[in-house]
Amino acid sequence: MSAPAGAAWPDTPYLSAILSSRRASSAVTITIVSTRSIAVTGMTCDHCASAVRAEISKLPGVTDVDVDVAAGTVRITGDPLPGDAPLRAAIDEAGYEFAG
Ligand SMILES: [Cu+2]
Repeated sequence: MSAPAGAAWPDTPYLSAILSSRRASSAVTITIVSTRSIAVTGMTCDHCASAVRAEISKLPGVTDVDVDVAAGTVRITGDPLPGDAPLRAAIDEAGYEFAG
């Protein structure tokens, strides 16, 4: 639905019924899955990638971890996404360094 900015909706019972039924159903649960990319230094091979992936995967909410060893980046998908502190701890546990 689109209307020019500032235009008033026609005041009809029919439209009011539609609008109020939309409002009534607005309690639908919407899951927002977010992704963030971080830099990790010290990774040189698939072994490193596996170690980092394993540790980050343990964090609450994390659903996917994608490690790019060559680029030194890790893309994390989660709901909610872990913050810097738990990520730093997980990466440190794996033996590498969280670099932002
Ligand atoms: Cu390695």
